[in-house]
Amino acid sequence: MNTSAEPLKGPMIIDILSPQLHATAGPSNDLGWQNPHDHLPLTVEAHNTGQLGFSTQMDFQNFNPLHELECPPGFAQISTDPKKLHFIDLSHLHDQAVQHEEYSYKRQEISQGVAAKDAMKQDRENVNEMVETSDVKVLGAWSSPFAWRPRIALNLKNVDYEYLEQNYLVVKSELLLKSNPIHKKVPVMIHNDKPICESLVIVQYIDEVFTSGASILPSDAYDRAIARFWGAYIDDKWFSSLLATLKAKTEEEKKTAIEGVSTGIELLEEAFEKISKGKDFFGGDTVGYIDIALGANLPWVRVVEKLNGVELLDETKAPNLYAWSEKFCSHPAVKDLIPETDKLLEFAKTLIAKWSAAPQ
Ligand SMILES: N[C@@H](CCC(=O)N[C@@H](CS)C(=O)NCC(=O)O)C(=O)O
Repeated sequence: MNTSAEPLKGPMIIDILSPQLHATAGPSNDLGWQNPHDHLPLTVEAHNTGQLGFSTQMDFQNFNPLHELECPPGFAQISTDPKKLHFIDLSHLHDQAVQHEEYSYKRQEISQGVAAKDAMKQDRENVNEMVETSDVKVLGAWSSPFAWRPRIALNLKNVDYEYLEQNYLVVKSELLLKSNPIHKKVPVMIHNDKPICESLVIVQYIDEVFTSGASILPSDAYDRAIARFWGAYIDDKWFSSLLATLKAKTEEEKKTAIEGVSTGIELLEEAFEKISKGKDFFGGDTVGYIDIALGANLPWVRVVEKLNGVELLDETKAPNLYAWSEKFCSHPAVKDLIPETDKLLEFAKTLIAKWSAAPQ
């Protein structure tokens, strides 16, 4: 074992399961070190702490917290970084303890490290429990922009779910009526037998409960408030205009509705410039809350454009939003959920016929 103050040099193999930390010559990887345990990480960096004896620090690329990583006997883990394991040789530390005033500091560091390790272990157990007991169902409809939202969010979080298509125009299923007795609408997400209603409420729930994948809402409270503001604007104001283009009884009503959609797109173009800060999405590098709220409506924007022979999301008038829409629709979490525009167009015609036949 090398105990000199100099960093260890040259290739070595570290056997972290042995009571002693063996350093033997062997072939090297890029960093010059190897770990022989193939269930454990590939990149191992060893160095000498000098004053307190030998310690080894391993940088775990692709570290998976679900893997059971135990401290080798006789060693304590002193790193709190989940991507790094830092073991220190306790026996060596004790030998040198009396000689080093840093001892109590190091001892404290070790106990913090041990506590951090216990916390990591508990986290792993919690994650395991959640993975095992997570039963997720989504009640949706292929044509519903609202129902695409939770599905996009679940895809972003890599959560498996059972999708239950609801033909709500023909009949509302017992499960839908029981799960959303207030609105009787899709989507509903049922998580471990507990229903959650309202698409954007579901998206927020998914973001809070499933910590896999990037956050959907921003981490900053003000940015979160801004994201929720635009989510509410999209649903309460802008979507009402989009829907009004389909429900309009006169050309005048239709014109006003189309103007409402266009004005909204201008506002959203400005908002995109500010919020995305030059990145691809409202959420920055990843699809976020406003992306989901607005993006789920894009297929219906295309339908309204076709029905009325207009360009609402115009590349010249809203270049940033236009480029965003292309990226959003081809995103892996989204692209398989978006129906063909022509199929949706036929469905829209059925809806328009149904609405115009309804008594005033
Ligand atoms: N604000 C709701 C709107 C949901 C909604 O309007 N869903 C429609 C399908 S797009 C529905 O289920 N309609 C059934 C009905 O109106 O009876 C949400 O965001 O989830």
